[in-house]
Amino acid sequence: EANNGKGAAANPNARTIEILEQMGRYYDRVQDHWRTLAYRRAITSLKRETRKITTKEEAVLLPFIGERLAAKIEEIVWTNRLRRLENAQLDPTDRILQLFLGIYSVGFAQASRWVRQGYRTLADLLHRAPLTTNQRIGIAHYDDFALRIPRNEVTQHGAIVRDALHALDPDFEVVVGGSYRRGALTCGDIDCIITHPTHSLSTIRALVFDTLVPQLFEQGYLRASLAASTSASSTGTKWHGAAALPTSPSGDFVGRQKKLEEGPWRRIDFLLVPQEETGAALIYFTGNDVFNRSIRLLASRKGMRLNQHGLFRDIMRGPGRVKVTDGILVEGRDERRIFEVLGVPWREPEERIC
Ligand code: DCP
Ligand code: MG
Ligand code: MN
Repeated sequence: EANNGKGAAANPNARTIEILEQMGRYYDRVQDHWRTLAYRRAITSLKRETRKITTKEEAVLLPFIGERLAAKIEEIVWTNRLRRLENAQLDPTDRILQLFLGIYSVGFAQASRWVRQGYRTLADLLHRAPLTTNQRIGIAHYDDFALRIPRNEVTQHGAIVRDALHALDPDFEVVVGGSYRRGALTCGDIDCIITHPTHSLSTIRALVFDTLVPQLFEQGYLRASLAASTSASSTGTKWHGAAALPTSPSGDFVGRQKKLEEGPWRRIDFLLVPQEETGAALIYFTGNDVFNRSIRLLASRKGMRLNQHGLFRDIMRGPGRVKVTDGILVEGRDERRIFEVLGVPWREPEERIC
């Protein structure tokens, strides 16, 4: 098949092609002829390209590349790997790997190490593997964390956090971001974006880490701390943990013994944001992740850089496009203004689903 006489190495999509070729070889081995052919055709299309294909949207415009393959191309470009391929390479332990990957805080490296070491079930891990506290919590609450949270419950969690913060200082602002802000009916976790009109980040950090979190633990609402920067660290802006709503006394017990039953443990994140970064943080923590990648790519095409702290211009880059300076802040505070500067029509959070 034609590739204009150029080797794959000369092609800007060389890495993508290399991984797609491995995936294609896997389908060949397992005699999935249809997919083997589909991969060959897609690779041929990519080899004809002279520019780097970085997004699903770009990829899907090429001949013989459908939605699913386009998504894989984007995954390779942005993560330098293809999870499906890594799973396939571990076949037939794929199912166990998937099980272990479902443990909160466990990534591919850890999950595949356990598979290689011969662990086959969550009980194996609990009884025989050396585990960190967080891994233990992730396994003990595996089923809880796999559940989606109904929207109205997320609203209640947001209110608990907001009320507790307002008791400390009525000017605190709490926005529940992530899928909730996008209007989802169920959410994977509760993303609380916490900001204050006048407090510096270090003041916000001290109040959240040293007062809010201990209080919410005391109150029985917070159950575990899973990833947190401490107030001592100067850069920490997040707290990840687990929380559970108390439920009302179960009817069965009324009149005999009043027992508070707790609902499932939920994953909750506190994201601390100084006022001047609110707009950029809202964009980042509202997502979704694919929308974030495309708006950041758009910013970079316009010579700017968008991250969770702000929209910047005139970033100095040295050899190999290595960033030398952060550039000049164009806008950080105002979410709408960031869209305006980028020349993108405003999109309501509900419309930021790619
Ligand atoms: N985010 C991102 N890239 C990542 C992870 C997160 O851009 N790799 C941003 C976009 C997400 C937001 O952070 O919308 C919150 O992350 P979550 O993992 O909580 O994802 P969502 O809230 O979107 O979905 P879920 O309902 O699964 O929590
Ligand atoms: Mg979320
Ligand atoms: Mn989250």
